[in-house]
Amino acid sequence: MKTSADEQELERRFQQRIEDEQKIEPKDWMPAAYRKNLIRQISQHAHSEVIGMQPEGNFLTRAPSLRRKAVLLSKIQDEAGHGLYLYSAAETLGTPRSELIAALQAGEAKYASIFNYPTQTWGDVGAIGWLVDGAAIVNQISLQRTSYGPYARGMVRICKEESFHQRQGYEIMIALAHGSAEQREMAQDSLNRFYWPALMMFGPHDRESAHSARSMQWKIKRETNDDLRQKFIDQTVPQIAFLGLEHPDSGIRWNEERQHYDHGEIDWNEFYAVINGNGHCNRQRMEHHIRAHEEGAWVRDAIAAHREKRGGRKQQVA
Ligand code: BYC
Repeated sequence: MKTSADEQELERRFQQRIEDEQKIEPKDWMPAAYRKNLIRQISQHAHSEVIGMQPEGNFLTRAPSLRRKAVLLSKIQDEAGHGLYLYSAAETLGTPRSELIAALQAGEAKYASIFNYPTQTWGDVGAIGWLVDGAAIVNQISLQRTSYGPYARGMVRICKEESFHQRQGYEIMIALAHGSAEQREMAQDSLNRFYWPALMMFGPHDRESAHSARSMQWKIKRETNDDLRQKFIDQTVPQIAFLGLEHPDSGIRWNEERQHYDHGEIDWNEFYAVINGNGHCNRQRMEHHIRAHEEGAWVRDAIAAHREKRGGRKQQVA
């Protein structure tokens, strides 16, 4: 039996490995709270990828050309793939995917707030690729250096695909911004509606962030919510200018001293309302997920039966 002195020594060595930039691998010893925090973050990340297919999926039947439809379809399929890599990374920590999905469907696990906003026009599909995938990349580039090996390696591949997603969104915005007056108006409207929710993707301010301090100490997170948000704000200003659109934040100003843009305040009441289940689409997103999961039960049963027939272990397939 391990004494508390043994535990302390294990924790000390664990933190030293983190300081030395060594990756933690599935079979390595890790503090229970590190494991729990990682399962929380990675599974919520996976849920975001999967739920994130719904807003764009809404426009698959209404894409303006065959080319746009094929591109959007493959982008959405990539998101499903990202969800699968991430569920696999979370499973290496000992929690089966079925449990993670049950927590999502019971409302115990979150997913990114942005996916509770409706897609109303084709411009929204452009804004999602440009701003939502753009914000996701800023965060995920940093996560490529996260301390948990399977998560870090998953991020490398995901980032490559996300950068294609970001470009497809920006290309839609360029076409709309250089199109008719009506199309320009559509692009501006989508930018106005998605800009602020995209800033919320980085999470609350650092001083309000419940998990940041420990996650930074364990190098699960490599940069804080506010630092990543600032990077995104800075990179988006010239992109908006290139499109010839108006910036949705009237408070945006270059600060020579900080060498960053100052910006207006985010509506945190809206953020907390959305993450607590009261966004426009929370109910619809979850109902759709549950329905699709139930309709897919026969596939999981078939896989389990096939495995059993081939002499494998009888196990539930998530
Ligand atoms: N939405 O202590 P904090 C994509 C929660 S998908 C909802 O700062 P943390 C794409 C947070 O979970 C890419 N909830 O937390 C897919 C916590 O609640 P719990 C998605 C949020 O974890 C399809 C509480 O607020 N990317 O690219 O240290 C189509 C306190 O926050 C949000 C990821 O998931 C939010 N925005 O930091 C297109 C990246 N923000 O768990 C595109 C991985 C905060 O205590 N995740 N909360 O109940 C992370 O990097 C971190 O988890 C966060 C939050 C920066 C998001």
